[in-house]
Amino acid sequence: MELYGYWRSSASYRARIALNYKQLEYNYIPVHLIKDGGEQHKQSYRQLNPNGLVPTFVDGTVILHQSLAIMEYLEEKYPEPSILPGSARLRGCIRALALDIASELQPLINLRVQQYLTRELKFDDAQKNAWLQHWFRQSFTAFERNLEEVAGDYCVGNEFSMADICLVPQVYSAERFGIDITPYPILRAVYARLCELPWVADAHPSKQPDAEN
Ligand SMILES: N[C@@H](CCC(=O)N[C@@H](CS)C(=O)NCC(=O)O)C(=O)O
Repeated sequence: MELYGYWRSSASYRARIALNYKQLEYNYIPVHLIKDGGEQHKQSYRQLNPNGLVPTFVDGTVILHQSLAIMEYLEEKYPEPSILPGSARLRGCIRALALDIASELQPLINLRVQQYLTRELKFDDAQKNAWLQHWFRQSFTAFERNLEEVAGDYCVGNEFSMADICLVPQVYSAERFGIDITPYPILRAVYARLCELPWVADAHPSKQPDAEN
C-alpha cells in the first residue's frame, strides 16, 4: 500500500490516522505542495490524481483519492478495528461530523483557495486571516453544538471513529492559523484526549519523513 501525502495536509493526516488505527503497513510518498509551484500539479502526479490534491492511496490496482473514500475503502476491506462503530444512527452521526469538516470547512481554507485569495483577489494578510477566522468560527461553533448532543470521551460516544479522525487534523490546522479554540470546550477536551492515542500521535505531521521546521 502507498499513501501519497504531505506532512501538513489535513486530508493526508486523516488517511494516516486511519491506516495506523487499522495497523496497516504502507509506504509514504511525499508530495510537496509548495516547492516548485507544488508537486501536486505535476503531470506525473495528476495522472494518479487529476484533482491535483493529496492524499492519493494505492492498494495494488486500486487507486483512490478523497480521504473519506479512502477511509470507507479501508473500513470495508479491513473492518476491524472499526472507524464506523455502533448503530446505524451513530454511524450516521459519525459520517455527518466527518463531512462537516471534510466537505464544509476544509475546502474553504485549502491551500489553493488561500492562494487564489492572495494572488488573484489580492487579499492582504489581515483579509486572509479574517477569511480563515470566519470559516473556522462558523464551523467550530456548529461542531461544538453537535458535540453537546453526541460526544462522550470522543466525538460520538466513547468509541473512536472517523469523526475523530477528521477532527484532529482540523484542530491542528486551526492552531497553525492562530484560531482561538477556547470558545469550544468539548471540542478541546476531545481533541486533547485524541492526541494521547498512539495511532493518532504517530500520524502527527511533525513525525512524518517530509516534516519541516
Ligand atoms: N476532500 C479532499 C481534500 C483534499 C485536499 O484538499 N488536499 C489538500 C491538502 S489538505 C491539497 O492537496 N491541497 C493542494 C492545493 O490546494 O493545491 C480529501 O478529503 O482528500
